[in-house]
Amino acid sequence: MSHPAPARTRVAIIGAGPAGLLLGHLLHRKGVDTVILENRDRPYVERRQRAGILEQGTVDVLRATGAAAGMDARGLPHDGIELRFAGESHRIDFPALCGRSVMVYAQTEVVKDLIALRLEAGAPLLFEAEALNVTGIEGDAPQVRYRYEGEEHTLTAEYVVACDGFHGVGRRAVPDAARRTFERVYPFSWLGVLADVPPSCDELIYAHSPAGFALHSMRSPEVSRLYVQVPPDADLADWPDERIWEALSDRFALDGWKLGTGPITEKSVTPMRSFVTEPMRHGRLFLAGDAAHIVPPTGAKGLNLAAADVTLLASALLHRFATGDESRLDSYSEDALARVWRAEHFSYTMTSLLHTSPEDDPFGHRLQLAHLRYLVSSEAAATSLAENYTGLPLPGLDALV
Ligand code: RFL
Ligand code: PHB
Repeated sequence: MSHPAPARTRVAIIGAGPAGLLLGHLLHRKGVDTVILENRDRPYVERRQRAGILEQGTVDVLRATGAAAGMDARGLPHDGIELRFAGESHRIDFPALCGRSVMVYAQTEVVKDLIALRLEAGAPLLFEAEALNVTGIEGDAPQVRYRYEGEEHTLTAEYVVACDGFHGVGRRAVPDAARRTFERVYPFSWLGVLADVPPSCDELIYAHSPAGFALHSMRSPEVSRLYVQVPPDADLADWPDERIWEALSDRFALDGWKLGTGPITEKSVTPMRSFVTEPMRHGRLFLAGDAAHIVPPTGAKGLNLAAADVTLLASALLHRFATGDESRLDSYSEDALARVWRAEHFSYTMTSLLHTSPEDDPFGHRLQLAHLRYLVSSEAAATSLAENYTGLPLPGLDALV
């Protein structure tokens, strides 16, 4: 459906990934006018294969705000994960350790559900609308310049939220002198596949092996999602299906266990990066989700951090609109960054724990095994893993219900 190009709104949102769509949803249902600009078309956004694990807090916000019908019908509640290393298998039991659990429900499904809700509600969501730049963020009428249906337009708002991912334009509107970035790039990538084969496990398997990391996840009782660690510059052309299955079987090897194989329907390589930009606000521009931070996917935190950012921001914006008080907008960056850095640390730790690195020496390998043994033999260590994996409660949720 084509929309007239809007010129004014209260909150301009750039990007229709999980961050932008959820923010739009939370504000729209509380009567706040928003416009979402998305530079890709709808089928592209709905098919982009990414994350698959929702933390308890993300599940809670979708449920509490009427966006959980798909998740509750098709999501798979999971109460634990398996750590596999040195030919052994160990379960981490989340509810027993920390009283929380997670949901396997693909990011693509969350995105489809939120798009459907927004379009049903008749709220503006423009596909193939590319934000070109953001200006005036130090004043009280910031503007987004955007291209839509071959013409350039200006959207003037009270606030602009950049939910436009790592490569977006929002972050660039913050003057260089006003921001700092922190970054780490890892010497490996993940090759991810979707395969039409029932999962060979009931819960996710995180496997550490001398040949590298592998992860067995799933999308449904019929579809498996698998990842294998590859060199950073890996070319898909060098990874025919047989080589992928061989690498996976080798890395998951466990006596009495067999990996089921089936037709691979999608393949991609994802580089691994940690990245944080500070602060997450400049004047009337706010950054949320991957626009502000990236984690390597090992801790399954990317999508969940995006949801946490916008939950916090939506409640701060609603408070400002209801009372005129800006204090919660003023503390948004600091509040969000506290959670972001916790997740950065967890994702970094899980990544370092499970991958083999070209820089590794035998000492490093022994340290990994010692850490893995500690996680599976100490209740305190396992509780820390469970608490981080299932996520901290979401701040600000009460105000949004
Ligand atoms: P998104 O999902 O990247 O959405 C940003 C949206 O902004 C649009 N956009 C623009 N729109 C208008 N004008 C512009 N100038 C624009 N520039 C960009 C984009 O088209 C897009 O629709 O960010 P968001 O909403 O912050 O959500 C974050 C999550 O998507 C992300 O953290 C996770 O998916 C990270 N991630 C993974 N996380 C996991 O936990 N497990 C995974 O397996 C996993 N796989 C992945 C991933 C991220 C990837 N990226 C970003 C390259 C695989 C990939 C390939
Ligand atoms: C996924 O299902 O895509 C997935 C699950 C757990 C992760 C990363 C990705 O840590």
